[in-house]
Amino acid sequence: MDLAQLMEACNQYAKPAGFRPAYGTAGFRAEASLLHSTVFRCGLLMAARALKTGAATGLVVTASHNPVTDNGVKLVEPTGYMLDQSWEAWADKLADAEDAEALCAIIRDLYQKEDIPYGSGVVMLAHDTRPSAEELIKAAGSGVKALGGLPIVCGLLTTPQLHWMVRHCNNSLKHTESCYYEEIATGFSHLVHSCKAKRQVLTVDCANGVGAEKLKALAERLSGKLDVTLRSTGEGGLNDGCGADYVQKERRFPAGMEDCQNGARCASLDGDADRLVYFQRLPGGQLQLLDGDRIAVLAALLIRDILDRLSHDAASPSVGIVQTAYANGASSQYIREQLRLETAVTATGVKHLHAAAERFDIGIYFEANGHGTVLFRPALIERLHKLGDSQEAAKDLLALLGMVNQAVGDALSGILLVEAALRRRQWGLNDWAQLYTDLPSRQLKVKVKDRSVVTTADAETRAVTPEGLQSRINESVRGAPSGRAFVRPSGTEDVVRVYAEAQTQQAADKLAQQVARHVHELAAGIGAAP
Ligand code: 16G
Ligand code: MG
Repeated sequence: MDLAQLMEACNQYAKPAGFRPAYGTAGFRAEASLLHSTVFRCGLLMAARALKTGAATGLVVTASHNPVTDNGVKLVEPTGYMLDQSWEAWADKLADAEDAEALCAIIRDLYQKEDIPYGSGVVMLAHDTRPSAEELIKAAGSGVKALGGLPIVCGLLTTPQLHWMVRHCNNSLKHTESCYYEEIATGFSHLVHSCKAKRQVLTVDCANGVGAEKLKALAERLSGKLDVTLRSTGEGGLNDGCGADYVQKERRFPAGMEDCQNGARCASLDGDADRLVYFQRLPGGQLQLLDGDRIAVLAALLIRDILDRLSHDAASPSVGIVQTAYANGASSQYIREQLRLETAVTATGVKHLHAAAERFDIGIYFEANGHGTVLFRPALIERLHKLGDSQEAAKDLLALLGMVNQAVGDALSGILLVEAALRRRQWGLNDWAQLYTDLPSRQLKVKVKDRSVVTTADAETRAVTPEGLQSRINESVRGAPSGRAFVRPSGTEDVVRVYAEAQTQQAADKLAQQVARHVHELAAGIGAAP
């Protein structure tokens, strides 16, 4: 490491005065013009992480479902997972360092405490469609180079594509974009090759983001095996009145799909294509959402159908579903009582769900917002390879393994998962929707002076501070039939989030409003200003 050079590079990317970036649920996000220093420093961090682990790391410049004027960074481990939580504190320290001198001191400390070997770390870089990407990718590359590392510019990709590439690269597997399509498409083709179900056209709202171009490429690769019509492919604003987050939170038809036919099969991606929700218009005109909870249930049914045909040489593989407190209570009840599967509940954020899913042979994790995937334990994969020659069911599971992104939730591979599961059961959206009825729910945001005054425990289901908040929530919940509510500080926005569900929409709305009032009364005025 050449300290003089490092200092000079750090000076080129000064942190804007008063800007206090913090690693949130999934990385840094802010108004794009503020982020040059943050992204540069993430380049430094990931070059160091590559040296520490002796493998390539990744960095995606994206702000996911945020407005186009924002941007951000997501950081990728050599495994393809998100940055190890033990390094989030380093990310925070580097991003928040006041000037080049402080930054260099933190780098020295990092090298010493983490025992980083000297050398050249490889960092794979990608970005979404935001206009600010070009400059920010340059900043990331400069950060990697300032530590003597090697940036590999992978260009425009979905976030899950870069996670997949980093994982494959470190496993010495082919890892180009076209190999990605090849692998997930091959798995899908295998799973549907003998399906008799009539194919249905899927209309996909691409949020005017990177998913449009990439889903088109995937559909071309599947030459006629997947019929998709793409909407919001770039003609409108990114995530503006469209996209998975909009559809899931607002329960409204996205731009360009207001006139979709009753019963037509529709789906929405978010801006970086790591979230997926399905929806349809009911005969009464309302939108019926088929969210991440339902995708998890459908994946479990697909897996159960296959496992039922697998003759075991040993104990049957353990299958479990991981959710967060946002999972609709009706879905959790269905999983426990009908599917009789083990469930786990974790805090919000893929890193938490992912870790819990690794405890099963086949771990299905999905957030209600549509982010999730299915993980296979390495020992099971080995067993399946041995059984694969003689058993069709083992071949099916291996096809599923190839089709579903093992690194992180992926909307493109999620579409293939849903379509394969529906086709194999000869199901339409109604069959899927009729598995259970969601309890009505409501989400609200409360603006407070300092959202960190709200702290939680038990996978965010219980508020620990401010004092008295949880007992007030309990009281309100007691007054609502089948009521449940919780609050948590957002990790991506400067707000406290409120979730409530109950037997009727009116009761859920009332409960959410009462809880929001409790937050306002107990938390709004305390703590430090942001
Ligand atoms: C990020 C997370 C997502 C989580 C959301 C919560 C990843 C890759 N993404 O988008 O999982 O649901 O944040 O946002 O972890 P919030 O903290 O603002 O509610
Ligand atoms: Mg996203």
